[in-house]
Amino acid sequence: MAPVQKRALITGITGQDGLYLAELLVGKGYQVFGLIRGQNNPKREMVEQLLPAVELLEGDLGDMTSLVEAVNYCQPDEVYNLAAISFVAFSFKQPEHTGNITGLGALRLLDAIRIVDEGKGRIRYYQASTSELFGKVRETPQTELTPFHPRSPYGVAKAYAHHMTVNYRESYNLHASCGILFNHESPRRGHEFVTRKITSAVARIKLGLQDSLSLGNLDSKRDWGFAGDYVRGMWAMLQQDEPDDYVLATGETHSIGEFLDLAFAAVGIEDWKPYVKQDQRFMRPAEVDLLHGDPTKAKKVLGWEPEVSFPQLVEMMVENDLQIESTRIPRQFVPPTSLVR
Ligand code: NAP
Ligand code: F7E
Repeated sequence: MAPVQKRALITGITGQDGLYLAELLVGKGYQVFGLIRGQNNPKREMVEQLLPAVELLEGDLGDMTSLVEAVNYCQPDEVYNLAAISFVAFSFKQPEHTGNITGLGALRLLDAIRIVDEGKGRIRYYQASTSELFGKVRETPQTELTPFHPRSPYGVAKAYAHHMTVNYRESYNLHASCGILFNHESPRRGHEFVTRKITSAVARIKLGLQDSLSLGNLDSKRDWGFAGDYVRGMWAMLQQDEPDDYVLATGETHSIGEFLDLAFAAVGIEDWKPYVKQDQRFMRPAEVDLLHGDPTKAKKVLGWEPEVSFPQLVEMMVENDLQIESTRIPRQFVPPTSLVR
């Protein structure tokens, strides 16, 4: 008899992690459903082209009815809640909206699962928690036991979602796990985040399409990994007999200056200082200065290890942006031969 095909629902399928996770699950033989928000979402076509096997369902983390309908329709074995207002700087501009989607949105989805599952304990849940929970860090490196001290409306909303997930696990015996993921990037990273902003600008500077790059705080340090590695860890968490919380990180930390060094070096520019300006507009009301994760538990229990190194990640992103930006170079005007005298 053929094995029963597992069913997974992914929120945030149009985002960086949603695409990598959907590819991973389709490759493992899952039937994958993706929640897509809004009227005529411009990213629908991109997902449909990249992942024709995925069925897209309309729904919004701000709308409980649509979540109950989506969970009820696909009757999933696993739900991955990746949807969020995820840009920290934006969360300072729209804190209430961030609280509603990134924080309360997780509660709505947990409750939709509780209602549809009717206490059968059949649906497993993954919550996209974040190293932003550690914020003003109390110890380095940060582990699953490091106390939380979020520094932004995003971090506070994620703390609510994290504690709610633990609460539903303890109250309703739900198989709900939180992945406390440190920064992870890729060629699919949004252009608002610092890594992609840098690699895209480096490619444009190299190709003569841009003169300089304006950034905010250059002193912060991050534990940057590759998103494709991190979605393997998400899946592994939901395959465990018992739900739990895990840090996924590389165990290395690097400054923005080091990222700039590697990105500019990838296009043959040794000194980036003449090209980079500092601009107050990109400073945040409160900053997370240092993130450095300890993934020991994930390695031991899940057997998870990142495969892409920091230099490989930077090179991969610059290479991708060089390809994209080189299609934008205006072609030189060649007059028809009849006009050449
Ligand atoms: P992302 O690229 O910003 O994607 C966010 C996703 O959320 C998009 O698909 C977006 O849909 C969706 N979304 C936003 N508002 C929604 C709403 N009201 N209802 C339904 N969907 C909504 O984020 P990512 O980098 O893939 O990260 C995935 C998750 O992991 C997020 O929860 C993020 O906070 C968390 N996280 C990320 C990192 C990281 O370094 N990448 C680290 C730790 C945790 P649209 O495309 O329609 O806007
Ligand atoms: O900033 C500094 C900025 O926006 C990184 C999200 O995925 O990871 C991400 O959050 C650092 C910060 O990511 C610019 O001040 C300087 O110190 O790339 P970012 P983030 O804030 O770390 C966590 C784990 C998540 O959970 C989030 O969802 O870079 N920085 N100059 C800048 N940042 C940006 N965006 N733009 C600048 O011009």
